[in-house]
Amino acid sequence: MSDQGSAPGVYHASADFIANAHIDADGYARMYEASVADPDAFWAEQAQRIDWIKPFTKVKNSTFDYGNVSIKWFEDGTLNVSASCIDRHMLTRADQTAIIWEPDNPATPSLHITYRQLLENTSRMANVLKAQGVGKGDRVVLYLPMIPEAAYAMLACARIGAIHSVVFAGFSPDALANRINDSEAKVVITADFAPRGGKKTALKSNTDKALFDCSDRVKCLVVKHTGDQTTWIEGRDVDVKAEMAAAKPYCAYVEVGAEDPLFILYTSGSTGRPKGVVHTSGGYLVYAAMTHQYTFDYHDGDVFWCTADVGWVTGHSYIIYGPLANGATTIMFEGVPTFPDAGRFWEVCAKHKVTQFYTAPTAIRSLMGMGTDWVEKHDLSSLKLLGTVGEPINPEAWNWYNTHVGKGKCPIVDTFWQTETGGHLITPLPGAIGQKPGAATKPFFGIKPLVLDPANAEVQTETAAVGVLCITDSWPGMMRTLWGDHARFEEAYFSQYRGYYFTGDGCRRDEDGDYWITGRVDDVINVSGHRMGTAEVESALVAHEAVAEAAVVGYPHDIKGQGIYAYVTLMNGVDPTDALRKELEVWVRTEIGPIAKPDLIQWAPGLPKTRSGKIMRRILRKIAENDFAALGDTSTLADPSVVDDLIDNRMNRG
Ligand code: 6R9
Repeated sequence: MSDQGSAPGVYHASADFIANAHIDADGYARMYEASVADPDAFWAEQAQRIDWIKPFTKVKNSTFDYGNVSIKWFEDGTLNVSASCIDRHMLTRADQTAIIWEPDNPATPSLHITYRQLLENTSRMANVLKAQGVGKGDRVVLYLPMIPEAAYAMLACARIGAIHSVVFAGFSPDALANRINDSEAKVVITADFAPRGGKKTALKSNTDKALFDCSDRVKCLVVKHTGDQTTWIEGRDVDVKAEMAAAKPYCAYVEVGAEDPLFILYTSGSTGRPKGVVHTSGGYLVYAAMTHQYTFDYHDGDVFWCTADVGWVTGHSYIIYGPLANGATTIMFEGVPTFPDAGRFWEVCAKHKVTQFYTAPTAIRSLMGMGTDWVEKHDLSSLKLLGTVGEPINPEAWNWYNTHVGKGKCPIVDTFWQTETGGHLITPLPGAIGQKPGAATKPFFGIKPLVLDPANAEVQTETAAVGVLCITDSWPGMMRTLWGDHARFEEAYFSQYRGYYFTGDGCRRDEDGDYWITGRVDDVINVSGHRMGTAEVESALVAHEAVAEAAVVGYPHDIKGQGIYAYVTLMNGVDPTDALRKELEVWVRTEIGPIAKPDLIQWAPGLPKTRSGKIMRRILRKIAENDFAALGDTSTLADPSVVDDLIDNRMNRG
């Protein structure tokens, strides 16, 4: 993008791009105004982008009043999400590629799956699930590599009205067991192994371990993907590919209510227990489809690539549901950016003539460090637009992305959103909104952001403001509840700032009304774009017999954005050795998964606590950041001397 706008530091799409874009600046202003002035009329029209079985007569019905929070959209309409993503394209694009599967190993051929094949395979998978007794409302846990069967399984659940819960394949057996149990799933679908970056994760064996802690009734459906040997429990384990081959190639879809759940996705909060975010069918699909079209300026014939994993919400909304509802060609990539070399992303872009490329800042930062040769080697002329998601992007990475990947001609959409929001909340719509490196800029249609002063909960009315980010009113794509715990849902999101949805993020609004997300203000940290509750890591650490107490904070990390910094107090008499430090790292990896491994462990003879026993994380964060001058008031601590000890030891950390 060239810096040619009204103000320095503002980047605009080219005249050509704007001429072909779905929306320009005036269009955005008009449409945004309409979306907030009359949400019922606006969303009734937008909802026509998907297929309804029984049309809705009610549009929005929601309240954010604490104690009474209820969110419903299109509540008396019925539909089937898989029919809207597949069947309705049969007349117009049955032979168009729906999914391009790009395997971990570039020597393995990629697959082009047409909408017709997607219908057949989703149907076969749906029939396999039905044969296992899975029906409407039942929960199915998916613990899979990035393979086509993951897409078939998600859509098959939607087809029969079952609720899927995808668990990222990097999570541990314990984390998997917790999710199977919390959702009371009937079935878990896994694979023998997950190849990634040339290594293989033993998913089946992880699932075996997880199922030790689950009901005997949970069936285990196994996709034999690599074909390597695994254990097999007769009567419990089912060979998915064999069953799919024998199943009928068509399965009628089930009519579900707009407010029937489509999926549960567990995400980290500020307490130890992950939250089962529930998304429903109608509103979610409308919002995923609409944001996919406008944010990425998606047009027929484009090849869209979101590099996320379907284990995260980004994979749900922008690999599967949004693109397929729009009849798009979407890429599903099994591998990692650096295998077999640091040019893999760009090789795949060239190979499949990708038009929109959507990734995380952490990936950009790690590739940036490996030089530009890897990018220059590949023909990136098909790219029209770039996107980022998951964390704030630093201007240096933005500039590198713009110059070396976008060649200065691709708008960059910095999309701010969350598992809870279902789709983009704040993002520069290309062609309509000027981009500023590091800013998510302006709200999507129907989103009314507010900046509140965290000290007194006052709404900041000046354009330029700093505070916490809340949203005034509901939109179709937002979550409806936490699985089995509506009280926790209200407590977590609607109790701090009454009447509003609280994102958990801090933000700054500049003089132009552009939003800059500054990061979480709660005890959630963002490691390589993945959400991690510090309490989750702490409870894993204290579960080790040598650990008496632990406090975990984030600290700035060049590649990951934030790293995991753990202060650990050992049991009396235990020696703080390097071997123990290693052991604790491995311990956390096994308890939660590799993404939770602490980057630094500091032995802490004592932790700074208030007289009421609350750990003062603010102080621990400052010490982790080496910012000793900004510790603030330590006089309220029960024992202020622990702080000096921690500062002394900070120098000796591992
Ligand atoms: C989609 C996704 C949500 C948290 C969110 C915020 C951070 C996401 C961002 C961003 C700055 C962006 N976040 N996108 N921060 N700029 N463009 O990432 O969902 O895993 O639930 O994480 O990620 O802190 O609150 P999720």
